[in-house]
Amino acid sequence: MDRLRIALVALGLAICMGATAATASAAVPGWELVTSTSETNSHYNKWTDADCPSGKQALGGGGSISGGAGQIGMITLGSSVLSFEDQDGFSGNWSQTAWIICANPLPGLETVFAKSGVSSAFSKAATASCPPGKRVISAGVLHDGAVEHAGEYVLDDLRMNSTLTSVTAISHEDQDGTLSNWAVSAQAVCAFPPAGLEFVKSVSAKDSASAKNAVAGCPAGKRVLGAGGEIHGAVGQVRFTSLFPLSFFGDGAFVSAAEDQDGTAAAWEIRAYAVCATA
Ligand SMILES: [Ca+2]
Ligand SMILES: [Ca+2]
Repeated sequence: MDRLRIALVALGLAICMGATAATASAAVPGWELVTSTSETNSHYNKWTDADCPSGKQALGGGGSISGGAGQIGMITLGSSVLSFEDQDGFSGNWSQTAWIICANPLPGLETVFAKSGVSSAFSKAATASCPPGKRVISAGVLHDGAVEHAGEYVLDDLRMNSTLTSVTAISHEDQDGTLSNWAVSAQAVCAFPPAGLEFVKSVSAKDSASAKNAVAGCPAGKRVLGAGGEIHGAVGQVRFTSLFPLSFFGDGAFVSAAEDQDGTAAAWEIRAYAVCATA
């Protein structure tokens, strides 16, 4: 093959690749990650949301806490974040950040809620399932209960199943329990499955280190749509400090957690879950 032909073949390949890139369409048009950070102070609770640009809808998201590790509990996650200090409070300053995925309205987008029973049982669970033909895009959770006891409800799991048909939320009372009546609700944000929809999981080491994290990374060329997390092995004595969709050196879900004020001798691990789709 002479030089000209090699050049033409190379040019043809470049044109072909260019055409492919130009005609490939993102599975979730208008995708963007919006963040909002609260004030930093020692108020006993904080609520933060992040507004999507006009014309876009929140698909969900997550939150992170800065300061007060293990003594601040996120009890609402999704399109907003609500956190409370633990039973005896936290004297230092802390802040939180809401991480929200916004996009053009997705076909079939709807949120399905499921609520546990309301009681003072130590542990509660709720599972919200998408209607047939739809899949989980992201997950959310909220709690019902008394404001003065909100710091005693400890989120343990906010996870989507591997087939992306449901979201399960599990919470426990803190280590000395509470007599208040409370409930946990799971939110499944559902839509007709975008191209390349995929569930990714990552698990931390299992030990008694007081804080740990896990990152579930989307494959190259995919965007994160939703994040989930699970604390395993430390019932009510470890709190999430981060659970949010990440887009930094690649997309994925970042999950971190810390032991409560007096720690736990239990060996525990955390699991990060990401929902990804073609970028
Ligand atoms: Ca405390
Ligand atoms: Ca403890």
